[in-house]
Amino acid sequence: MAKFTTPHGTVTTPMFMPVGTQGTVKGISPQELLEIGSQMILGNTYHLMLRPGEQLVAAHGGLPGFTAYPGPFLTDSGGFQVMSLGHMRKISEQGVVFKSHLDGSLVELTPERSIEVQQALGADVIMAFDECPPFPAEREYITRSLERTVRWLERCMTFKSREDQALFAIVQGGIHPDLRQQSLDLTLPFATPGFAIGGLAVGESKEEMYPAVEFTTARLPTDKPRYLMGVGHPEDLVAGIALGVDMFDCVYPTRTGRFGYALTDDGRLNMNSSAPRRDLRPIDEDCDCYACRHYTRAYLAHLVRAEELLAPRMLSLHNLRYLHRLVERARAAISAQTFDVWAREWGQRYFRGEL
Ligand code: PRF
Ligand code: ZN
Repeated sequence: MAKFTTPHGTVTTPMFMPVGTQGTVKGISPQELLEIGSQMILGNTYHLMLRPGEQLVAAHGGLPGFTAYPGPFLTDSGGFQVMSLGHMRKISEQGVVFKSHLDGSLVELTPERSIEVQQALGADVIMAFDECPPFPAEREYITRSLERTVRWLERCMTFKSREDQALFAIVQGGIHPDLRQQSLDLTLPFATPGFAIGGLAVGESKEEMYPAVEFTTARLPTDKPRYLMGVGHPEDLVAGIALGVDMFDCVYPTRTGRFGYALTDDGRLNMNSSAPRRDLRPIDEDCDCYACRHYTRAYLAHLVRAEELLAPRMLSLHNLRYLHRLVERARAAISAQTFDVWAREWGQRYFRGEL
């Protein structure tokens, strides 16, 4: 367990960051985020530069003023979102040219432009502009790409002018230990205030992902935050924390909530199924979220079936609180030096059954 301080407050790790791609965590108000123990919110360069444009966010004094969430933000650099959402036109040493998913216009994103946008958005932590190869990819391609990512990191650091933002480097290299090592060897000398592990959770199995995480965390400095990007199933948080990861983000809790699923220690409860329909218990007896304090499973299942707006809101709220509580429990176990036992018992119960 550790802490790091940003201009908008101190955060305790390991932590899970809710995803607020468009300047909002879907369906959840800033007040609710604070209530459930969110510490830092993730925003996206790609989405916000296209709409509403970073200048409008800057006119509000950055993301805290724009969104009314007063705490720390982290913004991703855009390259990964271009790959998954935009229609890639050209990737070159200069950067990427893509077709906007909104209006089809051609947009260029370079390391300099990514930092320019992230400086206007004003997050406390900003990410280097990297390339995340698809999975699977040729070793040769991953090698060229990780080398280019390091040159882009250097350009990001040269361009960056704000002193109040921490720029994290991103280690790539796919699932190959030798390529991870190469990325580490080239990236570590930059001594950024934090390091992210990119290029994982892109379609490889967990048996392939966990060793790549372990290889990387084992070689990153222990006195700086280590951020596993885009990862956040409950079992990945427990496994990742065991391997030394400090920060996670994922759309999973909100997305699966919108689809009608609730996370619990006994697995994922499907609120569309018949089981919860007459169940007068809360989703989770131990959860202190608004939904668990006020509603039965039966009521929430009714809202889901009636397609009421409160359903995705309450399930997203609960699922975020579940992940925040999960990392809180992990932190407590780390402090008590009982993490291994706690993690094993949590896993045995979680995997005993999809509810
Ligand atoms: N790079 C960036 N953002 C990301 C990733 C990455 O590799 C991933 C991979 N899971 C998620 N988000 N910049
Ligand atoms: Zn709850």
